[in-house]
Amino acid sequence: MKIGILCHSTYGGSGVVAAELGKKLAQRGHQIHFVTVGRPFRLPSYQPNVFVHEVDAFHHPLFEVPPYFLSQVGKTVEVARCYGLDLLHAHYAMPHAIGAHLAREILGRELPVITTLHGTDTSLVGAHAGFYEITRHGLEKSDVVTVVSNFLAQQTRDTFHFQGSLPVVYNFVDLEVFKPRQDSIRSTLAGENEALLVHVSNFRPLKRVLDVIETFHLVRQKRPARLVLVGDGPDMPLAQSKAIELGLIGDIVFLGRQDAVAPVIAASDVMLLPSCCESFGLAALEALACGVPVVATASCGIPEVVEKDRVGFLTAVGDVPAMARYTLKLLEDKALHQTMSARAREYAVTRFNADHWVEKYEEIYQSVMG
Ligand code: GMT
Repeated sequence: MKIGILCHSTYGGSGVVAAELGKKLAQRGHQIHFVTVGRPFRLPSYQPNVFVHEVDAFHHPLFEVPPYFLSQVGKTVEVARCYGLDLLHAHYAMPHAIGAHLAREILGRELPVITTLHGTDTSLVGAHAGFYEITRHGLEKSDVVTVVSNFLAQQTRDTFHFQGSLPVVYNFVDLEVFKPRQDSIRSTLAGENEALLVHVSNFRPLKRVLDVIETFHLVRQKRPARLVLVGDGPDMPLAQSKAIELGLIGDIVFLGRQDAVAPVIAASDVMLLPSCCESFGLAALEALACGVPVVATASCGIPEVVEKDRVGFLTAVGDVPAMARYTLKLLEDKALHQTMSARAREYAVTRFNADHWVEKYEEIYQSVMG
């Protein structure tokens, strides 16, 4: 099949999933055309069957901001015509679902549109008063809307009163990249007797990065440890001042945005994910695939990814003492850590097996193509 993928190229789970899906589909012989504002950051420079069509900004003195949305629709039309695309797969409803639909209208031919919801596209952006009707219309006009968790299916029904079916297609990771520690970079991040905690996010308030710092503070009072923070975003200054206030700045490595997060995660002992809501929690899955147990909140879709008490521990949102307790439990009980680590990898390999979920997308593509 010739598949057009519309996605965001900025650092974020939806773009990562779209890129991973595109790579896997290309390996299975499909021709994949990404139509994005920038090159998706998880796409290698060259892979057979993968094409990247970057949307150009059109600057004009009358435009305060270049109308990227229209340029992306225009580019989608151009690519669909030029390559004879069979279908469009929009990742993240805003603005890709409505953009794909508009491109199809302009083309004036049957071109199935599949929309995959990732969470914030409907809970935050799409639910915003100014975008609600556009998002709802985009969903209604899609041939199939998929979601990344059962939680998100329910939330979409509640928010948009969506009547159609919402197949759950779980996210997956590249298990060859996210795998247990190999040539470890651990010694560059922590000393021999220090435990290493990791947190990966875009530092938005929803990620509760201060809970990460406070959990680390409690752990640090009991045993030598270091914390590595991967990513950047609005709460970075808060995180840094909290670290200074608690006298932890020397024990925390602020790595900023990184393209290759796998070696850092794999070098760590425990991942902390205290988000107040995650429709899925891709970072948690990346940790599990690396055999790193996760201490997270039991919120939204996270319990579908982190099997409680088997591959990690779940706490209430904001329960920092419980997060610290569970982290210490994992750090102090080596046998427990080893068991959970092995189970985590196994769980990622079986429940979030890429081939299985890519086949599920293929079935959906085939169903809309009749
Ligand atoms: O979490 C973010 O801020 C980024 C966002 C995105 O769209 O890139 O992540 C969402 O999609 C990911 C991939 O499906 C999920 O793993 C994240 O849980 C989800 N974020 C939220 O629900 C807050």
